Amino acid sequence: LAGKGTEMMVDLREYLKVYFIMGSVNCKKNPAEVLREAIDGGITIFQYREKGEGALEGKQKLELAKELRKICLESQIPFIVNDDIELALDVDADGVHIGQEDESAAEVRSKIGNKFLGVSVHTLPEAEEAIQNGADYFGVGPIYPTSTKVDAKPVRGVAFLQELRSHGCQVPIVGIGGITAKNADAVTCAGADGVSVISAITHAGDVRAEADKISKAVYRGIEER
Ligand code: TZP
Ligand code: MG
Repeated sequence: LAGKGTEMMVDLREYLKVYFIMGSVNCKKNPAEVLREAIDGGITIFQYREKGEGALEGKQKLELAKELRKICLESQIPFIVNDDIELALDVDADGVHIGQEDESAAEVRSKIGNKFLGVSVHTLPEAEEAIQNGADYFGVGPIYPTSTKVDAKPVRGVAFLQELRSHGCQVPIVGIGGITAKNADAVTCAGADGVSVISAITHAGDVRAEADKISKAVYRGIEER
């Protein structure tokens, strides 16, 4: 389960500290505005995840992707696309994130070259397979209860995170699901390199301030290890 340990991975681990994810459905105001404020607050990587009821499709999805991609480029924040490989290639994203129900990691890797490849894993065999297929990082969750993903798997707390690390897994990992400024420290303390967050940031009254609080909690958790 060790995975790769290259120089690039050292950088990726840093980028994964505060991993903001959203699509238009998650936002209560203009997504570009939300993204700009989150960047001001200290997010370190962004994933465009256009999913759920009312999600944009076709040209509208492409246009929003381009707009958010541009903001990320200007701020030197890596831009990752959820599931949609074609879109990721169209906007020249920095990477792709896929789940177990999506196209296989090996196939995706063959299409995206050396772009980052993130894979959601829930079991040790899934983690092993993802490494074999070229995953650069894992998404692990849901750590806490969430209402953002309707088909989320059962909540595991930080148990699976700890299990991966205790099996010698050195792959960069982000925790996901119900993560807020109040519990992000527990996630990194348990061994995650960073946290993925949707609603705590998109639904915050002050997006910038919330991202900043989450960022501080992430580093606090790492220091408490
Ligand atoms: N995968 C597992 S939980 C989740 C995803 C995409 C949703 C996370 O959203 P939130 O609002 O941060 O709980
Ligand atoms: Mg998916």
